[in-house]
Amino acid sequence: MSTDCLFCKIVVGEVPGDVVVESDRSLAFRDIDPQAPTHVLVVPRDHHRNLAAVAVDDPAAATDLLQTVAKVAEQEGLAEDGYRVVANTGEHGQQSVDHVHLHVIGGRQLQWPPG
Ligand code: DGP
Repeated sequence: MSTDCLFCKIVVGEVPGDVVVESDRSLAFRDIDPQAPTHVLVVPRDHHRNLAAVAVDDPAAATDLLQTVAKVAEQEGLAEDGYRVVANTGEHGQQSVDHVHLHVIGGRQLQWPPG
């Protein structure tokens, strides 16, 4: 755990999170500022700064992250109509929390391209 990391604190319950799916390696909870009817963040329980880091340092955790996205989509009723998975990365990607997280966004028709 990284002591000053918001998502590490949500993982250990120090900061409350509205959890929708959990596994041994991952946690999925609702975004505090939803951009669509369904907006869930999926994070590994261990601290990795971005998708590349978790893929290289712990491939099993990266796989579990994607399997948890699939569970969220099923459970939230997004799988049939579709949804978007976003990993904002670094400064240009506008990543604001330095603990890798996949946004699972759906429940309405989404637009493309993003800004
Ligand atoms: P990003 O900009 O990709 O790093 O996304 C960070 C997301 O985290 C953003 O959509 C808002 C969300 N967020 C920030 N603080 C909290 C919090 O305390 N609780 C929850 N559930 N979400 C948060």
